[in-house]
Amino acid sequence: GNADYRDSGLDFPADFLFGSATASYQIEGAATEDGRGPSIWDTFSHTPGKVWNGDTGDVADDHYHRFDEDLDLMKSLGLEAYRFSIAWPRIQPTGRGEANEAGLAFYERLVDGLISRGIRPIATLYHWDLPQALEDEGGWTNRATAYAFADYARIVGERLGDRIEVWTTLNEPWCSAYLGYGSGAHAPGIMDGASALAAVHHLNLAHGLAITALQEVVTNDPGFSITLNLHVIRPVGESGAEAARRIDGLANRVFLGPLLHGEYPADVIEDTKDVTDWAFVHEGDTAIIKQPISVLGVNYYSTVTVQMWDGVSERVNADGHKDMGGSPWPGSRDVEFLAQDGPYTEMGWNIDPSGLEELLVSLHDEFPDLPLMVTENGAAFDDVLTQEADGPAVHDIDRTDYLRRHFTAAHRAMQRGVDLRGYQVWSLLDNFEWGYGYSKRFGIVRVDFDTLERLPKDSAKWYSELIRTRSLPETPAAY
Ligand code: GBH
Repeated sequence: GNADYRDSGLDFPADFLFGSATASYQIEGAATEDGRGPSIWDTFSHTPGKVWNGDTGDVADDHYHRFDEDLDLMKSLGLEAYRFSIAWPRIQPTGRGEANEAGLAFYERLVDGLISRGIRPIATLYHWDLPQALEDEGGWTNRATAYAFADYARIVGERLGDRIEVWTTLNEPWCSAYLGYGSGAHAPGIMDGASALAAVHHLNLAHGLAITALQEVVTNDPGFSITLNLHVIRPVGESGAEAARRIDGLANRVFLGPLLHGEYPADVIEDTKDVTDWAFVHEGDTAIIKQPISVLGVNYYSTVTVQMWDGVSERVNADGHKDMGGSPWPGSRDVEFLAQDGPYTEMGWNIDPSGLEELLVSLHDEFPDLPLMVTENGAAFDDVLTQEADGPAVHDIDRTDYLRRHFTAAHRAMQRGVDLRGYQVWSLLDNFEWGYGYSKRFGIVRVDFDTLERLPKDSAKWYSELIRTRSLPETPAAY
């Protein structure tokens, strides 16, 4: 289902927000400056063997010092929105107590720089950089972290709550919980199913408490949201439906349930009863979690394909993450993740824009009154820097093609009735790609990690044209 997602000439509505996204630890650098405390990603990336090549976010794109230049770049590309995240340890170095003025001032300069250039700020409060001091007390397995998060949200809301367009509480709590505490592939690197599920709940709780805190302090009329990386699941064979139910429960419904329906799915609690008794869910918690949100953020990259292990045959890629030590799917050792049809990006993720159309349409069917925003979509490819007569260039036709196919898919979803408000391309800049360090490039703008120079790739020029004309431009065929 790929060849048919190559349309050009499709129009997007005048109020559709075209933008691009980044995250604090992935771009800022300046890890010890102006009072910033250490986060779990500083600890993790400085632990030998955790990140490719020993890479860290110490310098990253040095955006902390170059944000003005980056704002000019956004403006020159014509971005209408910019989705960034705020580093909690810049605001509260130990995750609690007094606000660090220098940290607040940095984000204030960034936001004012956006607004003065006519770019709408979409602020995420948590994109994985938990203050290390809170991790030392159990991190997301500790209920108190959810309450600390609400205090942090209030501090930021008090300062910036008159000028943010959309507030997002958490980015991809699936990753924070299951990769952070289950598989151990992300910070803090814990491998324990019960901890992962406790983290799921405390992240959900943190979201609800933070929305409540923000609503009390903001003075404009912003949107409130959370961003999820919902899984599009393709079942295979007779056992596929059961496997899909299990993975849908752990990946999707364990978040959507409490957030939007006000309860945890009973089948997920049953599926995981050998892992945890769910005693971390207290009376009244689901009511705290189910706060009204005005838009749901959707991050989409690829799909997964599953079946159940029959108990006899040799196991195929159980857990889908053999290389990681722990499992990101608590209680699901009997679910097998199958290889998927290509093409693939440099991450090894399959390219399937129909998954995005499907995901948006199914969310709209389940929650017809909830507007959606694509808060991340993009691709890592092996970029080649070439020297042309008029200077260096990156002809990243594969990334451009990926983006065009996915914008086409989003457009189709809109034609099918989905209320899609905007699209934030991941990512503005090549950056620190978590466990892969600087080995994977997602940017529409190249960053030279020695000189830190920025160079818009062809995909950035293509995207500028889309934003300028609000109509999908032609792209030469890549495959
Ligand atoms: C996002 O995470 C992050 O928000 C962002 O910071 C990051 O840089 C970006 O994407 C690129 O990675 O292993 O077959 O189950 C995305 C994380 C991507 C995790 C897809 C799960 C499923 C592939 N997700 N992945 S599979």
